[in-house]
Amino acid sequence: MNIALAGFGQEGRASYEYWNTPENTLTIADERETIDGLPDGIRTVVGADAFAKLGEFDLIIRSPGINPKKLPYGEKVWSPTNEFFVKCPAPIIGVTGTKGKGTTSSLIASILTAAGKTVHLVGNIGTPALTELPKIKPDDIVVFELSSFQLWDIKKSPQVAVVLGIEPDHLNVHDAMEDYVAAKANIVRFQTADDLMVFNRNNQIAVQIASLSPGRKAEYPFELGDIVSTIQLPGPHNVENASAAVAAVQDYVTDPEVLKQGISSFTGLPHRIKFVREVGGVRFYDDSYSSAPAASIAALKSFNDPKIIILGGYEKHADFSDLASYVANDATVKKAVLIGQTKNRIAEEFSRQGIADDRYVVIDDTDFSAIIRQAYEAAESGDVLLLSPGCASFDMFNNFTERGDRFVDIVNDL
Ligand code: UMA
Repeated sequence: MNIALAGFGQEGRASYEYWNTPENTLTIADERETIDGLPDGIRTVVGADAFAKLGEFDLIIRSPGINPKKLPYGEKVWSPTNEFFVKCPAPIIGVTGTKGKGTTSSLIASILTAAGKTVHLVGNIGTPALTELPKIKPDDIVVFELSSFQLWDIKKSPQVAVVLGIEPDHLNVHDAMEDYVAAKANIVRFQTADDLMVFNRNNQIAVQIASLSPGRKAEYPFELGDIVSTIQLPGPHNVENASAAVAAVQDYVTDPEVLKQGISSFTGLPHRIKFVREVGGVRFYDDSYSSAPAASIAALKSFNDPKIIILGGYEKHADFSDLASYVANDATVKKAVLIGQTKNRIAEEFSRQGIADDRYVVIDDTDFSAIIRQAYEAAESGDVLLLSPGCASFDMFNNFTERGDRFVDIVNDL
């Protein structure tokens, strides 16, 4: 078959390994002009108009980050996520939601591992699912962190679908909130009556998506009893994530001791409200993963101590009004240090909501070390200094990992 791999990032590379067989001819198509690490002798179609030139191919494999509308080739378009769902021999627990899906997926994997299962944790969390596929046996379990980008054109739903809280996000890529929600809803669209649907009962969109599933329903949050005391992660949102995880594993694990062991053994993902170091009585936390305002609110809610927060980054047209209203009403937020492309928009919203001028500062400097030093100067012993930007990182960094790693390095040098 003559196959075009649209997008040559992590998923594109995994697709290359998967479809690179003698019967296929592969071509890489990417809107970037220059791509590192191309396989020897591979054909490429690159540049801004690359996707307009794919009409001749039998099959086009869409990387998650590419809007399907950019690939108007109908039935010929397929995705690595679709391929995995069709070929996977084991049951799949799929987790989506705007925030918390990585942590919840990891908690689910940790509980199943504690129960002696062989678990494969794949997807948006950072492991392309097709890379893992050859290792998966029928008795194993797959935990798949699913982004809206992966769900966009999915043709099968997982046996267990978990829908966490859904807030506006990715509005630079999705046409509108309706498109984002329609993509997320695909997680249940093809479920059967035997399947299980776990949803956040306090989130209207999650409730709406649940109503589309013909499967069994389980809602969260609920009281966790003494399991709650074993959670190693800060913040009430993580208690909710743990309750979602307990609901999600109910067909496999119910023994409270195993649940406790699974939950207590998970100590958090990198760059998610991770303690870095204490300097001069100031505790630094890295929450670089925060790329939507709701995540910054959740991070602020995780601490009762006085806080300095570094906010701002790449412009993806998020609405900062809830964040501003939260900061206006939480006096423990001493100062917001505003940076990146969104800094002025956040400042305007803060001003509109009557937040005093001395509670936020706009920093034009793009030197990350200078920014952090300035934030540190505003802190006193007993404060928490939190990098939780509420925005993606692409204006200053390649990704959130790089932003978080830089933060940790700078803090370690203070
Ligand atoms: N590309 C284009 N045109 C586009 C979009 C992308 O040509 O419109 C090209 C880029 O030039 C690049 C390649 O496609 O060469 C990148 O592909 P991609 O954006 O699909 O990213 P991958 O490197 O394949 O990584 C993806 C996920 N990224 C996205 O969905 C944006 C990773 O999630 C995931 O970990 C990885 O697959 C493994 O499954 C990251 C992410 O930011 C963490 N996810 C978003 C989030 O969590 O908020 C959804």
